[in-house]
Formats: sequence, C-alpha cells, structure tokens
Amino acid sequence: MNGLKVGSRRLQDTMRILRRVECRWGQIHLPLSCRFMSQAKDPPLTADRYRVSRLPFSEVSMQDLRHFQKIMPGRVVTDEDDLKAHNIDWLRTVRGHSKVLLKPRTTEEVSKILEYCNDRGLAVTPQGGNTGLVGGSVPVFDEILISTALMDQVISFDDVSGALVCQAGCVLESLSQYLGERSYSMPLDLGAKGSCHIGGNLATNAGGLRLLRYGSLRGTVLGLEAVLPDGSILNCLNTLRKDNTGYDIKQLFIGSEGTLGIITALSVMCPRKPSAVNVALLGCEHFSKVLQVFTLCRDQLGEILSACEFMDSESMRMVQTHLKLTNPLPDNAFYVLVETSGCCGKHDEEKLNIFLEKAMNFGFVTSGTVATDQGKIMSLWALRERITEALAHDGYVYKYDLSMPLEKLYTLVEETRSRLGSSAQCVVGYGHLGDGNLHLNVTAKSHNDALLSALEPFVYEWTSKHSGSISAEHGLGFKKRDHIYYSKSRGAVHIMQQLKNMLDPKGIMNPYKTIPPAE
Ligand code: FAD
Ligand code: 2HG
Ligand code: ZN
Repeated sequence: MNGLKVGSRRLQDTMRILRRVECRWGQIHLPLSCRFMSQAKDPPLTADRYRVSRLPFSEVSMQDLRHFQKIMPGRVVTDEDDLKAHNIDWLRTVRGHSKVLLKPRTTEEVSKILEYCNDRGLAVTPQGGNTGLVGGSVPVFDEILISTALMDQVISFDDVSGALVCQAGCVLESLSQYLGERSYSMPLDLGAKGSCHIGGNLATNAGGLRLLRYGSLRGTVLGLEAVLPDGSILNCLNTLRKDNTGYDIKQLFIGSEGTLGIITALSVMCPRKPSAVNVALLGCEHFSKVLQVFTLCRDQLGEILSACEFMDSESMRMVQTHLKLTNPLPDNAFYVLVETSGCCGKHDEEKLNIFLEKAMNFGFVTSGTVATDQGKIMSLWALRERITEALAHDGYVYKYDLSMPLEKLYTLVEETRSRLGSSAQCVVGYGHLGDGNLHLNVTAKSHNDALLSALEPFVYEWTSKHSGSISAEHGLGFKKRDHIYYSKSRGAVHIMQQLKNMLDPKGIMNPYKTIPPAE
C-alpha cells in the first residue's frame, strides 16, 4: 500500500501504476457466526429489558413437535444449546426463548408448517443468517423459529440475461462465488455476506456497498415466491425485466421483515462481473471536503464509480484498536473509499488518475493511497467493512441507520458527540456516502437507560426535522417499530396495518416487529 502526501511525486507515480485487480468481488469472508463463540454474558431476555407483554398465541405442545417431525423428520431442533445462537441476535442485544427451530428444505414444507401454525395460533419468526441489526430475526418470546438454512439451492441461471433463480437460504457470498465462476456478480454486497441469506437480504431490503452502482433490490429483484401465513404459496417468481400487469406484489415482501410471509425463492438480475476494479482510500481534513470529493467522483468517474464510502477518525480508531488493522493514512479526520469497476482497465485508470490529480490539486484530500493488488485492496475494504465488527468489541452498541440530505450527514454526529460528552465511550459516524446513508453508532461499557434517554428521541427528532429516514437500510424490526411515525405518515402506516391484517389476520408472522399495532 502506498500512503502518500498530497502533491508528492510518489502519488503521481502510484497513480501511473494503478493496476486492474480482482479485489473484493471474489474474496472470502469468515462466517460471522463465529461471533457466538465469544464467552460474553447472554443479554437479558427481551421481554424483561423492554417490558413487552406476550400476545395470546398458543404454546408449542408435544403433539405439535410430533406433527413437525412428521413433516420434516430429523429437522426439528429442540436442544437448548443448539437453540441458543438462534435466540440471540448478532449484536447480542435481544434474546428470546423459543423452544423449537424448524429447518425446512422445500417450499412445500414451509407451506405445511405455516398452515399448521396458523390453524393452531402458533406464532413464528423466520430466520436467515441472523445478522439483522434491529432485533427482527430472533423471537421476542417463544415464537417458533423457521430457518432457511437448508433452502440453499440455485434453481437456474441464464447466462445471457443474467437472471439467477435460487432458494431463499442461499448465503450471499456463495451466490457471489457461483456467479463469479460464470463471469457474473451479485448486484448486492455487504459486510455480513459470509452469513446472511439472500432471503434475509430481500426481507430487509438490504442496501450495502454496491447500491450506488446497481440500485436497490427493489429494482434488481425480478420475482419471488413466498408462503403466506395460511400456507398458500404465492408464485411471483418470474424473470422478466418488464412486466406492467397490475400491482407489483413482490414489492410488498421486499422489506417486510418476515411479517407477511416467508420468502422461499427469488429471481434477481445479475450484472456482468467487472474485469477492472480499482480502489483508492483518501484522507480529508473536514467533512465539507468529503462532500467535495464525492461531487468530484461523480463528475470524473461517472459510470465506472461503484462505491463511495466514508468513515471518521473514530471509526478508524475502532478498527485499529479492536481488530489491529493498519491505517495507511494516519492523522486524518475523515476517510473516503472510492471504488471503480468497469470492463476496460486502461480507460478506468486514466479516469481515476485524473480524478485523483484534481482531488489533490483542489485541496480536497490531504493524503491518498491506491491499492495495486488484490490483498491490498481487501485490506483497504476491511477498514470500512469491518467497523461494525470492531464496534461490537467496544461494548454495548446503540445503532442508528439514517438517511438524510448529504450536507447534514455529519452534523448529527457532531451534535450527538457534544450532547453525550463523557457519558458515551465512543461516538462514530460512517456510511454509504453515495447513498446519503449515515451509520451513527454510540458505544458504552454496558446497556444504560440514561444514555438511551439522551439518544432517543433526540436522534429520531433531529432526523425527522431534517427530512431524513430513521431506517435507511436495516429495517425496523423489534427495536425501531414504534419510531416508524418519524418517517411515515399515519395514513401510510394505517395502510400497512390493513395489509398486514389482510394477509395475516391472526398476526402469527413475526409478531412485535416492524408494524405497530393499530391504535
Ligand atoms: P436475518 O437477520 O436472519 O433476518 C432479518 C429479518 O428478515 C428478520 O425480520 C427475519 O424474520 C426476516 N427474514 C429472514 N429471512 C426471511 C425469509 N426468507 N422470509 C421472510 N422473512 C425473512 N444491512 C444493509 O442493509 N447494508 C449493509 O451494508 C449491512 N452490513 C452489515 C454488516 C454486518 C457486519 C452485519 C452483522 C449486518 C449488516 N447489515 C447490513 C444488516 C442486514 O440486514 C443483514 O446483514 C442482512 O440483510 C440480513 O440477512 P439475514 O439472512 O441475516 O437475515
Ligand atoms: C454497514 O454499512 C452496515 O457497514 C452496518 O450497514 C452499519 O453497523 C452499522 O451501523
Ligand atoms: Zn450500511
């Protein structure tokens, strides 16, 4: 890696030797489930910490277990130790006490399970890779867990159109590898790729690191199949790019967080794998310069820009302290990671060189480094992608995922920092600059009600006042459900409640999450 000062000859030299690289489009990540190997104390039960009352659902009986065994012999998990990791979220902030986890392999099995649960009034929680960050993927009480872990088959791939059809339990990274071998890639990428399932990605409408280039899943998902709470199978699994026949029902399930049904299969439009990828990490002294870098990126890199991420010095400190990563550009207040992806290395190099030269000459960046081989590019990406993991090592994390006008993006971090003073251990701001998405994270030694009261509703009111969204990409889940009104009108929430009631009249699908009850 070449850490360079602005204006030095070495940067010019480095820019000249920028190489085409494979980079993170093909890299392997460790599954995040290793997080559960930590010896950390279990969080309190959700019901106790958040004082929630159980709704009058039935309780699982021996007879129910026998019935599930008949549907899926050997795939009904009741061992307490085996269930533990599925009852606690990735952040270790919520905990349910489900007594059973079901592992269907087929849509028909999911259909039989839901039909039975609906008849019996048994509540269920769908679970993919359990990497969700809003407490949506684990039960609040004893809801039955339905895992998509064994629904991991690719159904078809059309190497002319790029349409991939697969089951919902395929791990995102496995799909990337499958496609990479065929010179295609997934239109979605995120730090949890080694564990998250594509069905979970759809259910949360995950954004991630490539949204700037390929857009939201709402655009790239071509179709899906879902099982409704009464067990009926909804087939919207087409692979057409254009289809204006009536309402687009699949959109209801994208971002529904397991509250309307279980997504069992989907089709997604995949782009060609770029043959030329470059990454630059740039240091800036002020957030206004970060914004200038972004504007310049768009001007100069145009169609080859594939990611534009930012992080502050506190985020950098977290990955250095807890993960021992090396910062190639010490002493900057902000960092911008720029990635280009295209199909013509020489052309991309020229564009990137011009962009870097201008960024330096205009004084937008104080130092910069470009990676020239795959390993080094992965190291640069790790600095950004692994912040979430580093924060989890720092203590209890209060997590806010906000979108707002770009010029306001960092003001909230500064105001939060001065508001909390020494009551917070660490306040960091980073995120998807190109999408106007801020990840504001606050850490403390342990969960602390006073700190929470200083943060909420302050963060939500501030965001709403500046016309932002209180959940840009992680969803609402259990933790943010009741804050929906900061970003949606009463009329819109009312329609959501009606839709929920129409599809799930007994309310068995992921209760206590996402949609607040009608007042
Ligand atoms: P789970 O966590 O298992 O479930 C999430 C929700 O979807 C739950 O409500 C669950 O009930 C529901 N659900 C799961 N599967 C189904 C299904 N088949 N049918 C219906 N409902 C279902 N998110 C982003 O948007 N961008 C990021 O950049 C990003 N980075 C992350 C980095 C890390 C390190 C981590 C831990 C998380 C990150 N996330 C990010 C959060 C993101 O929501 C998840 O990683 C991912 O989309 C969830 O997939 P999952 O399979 O783990 O779903
Ligand atoms: C990311 O962009 C994820 O890294 C996680 O969305 C953000 O942990 C967070 O706050
Ligand atoms: Zn994110």
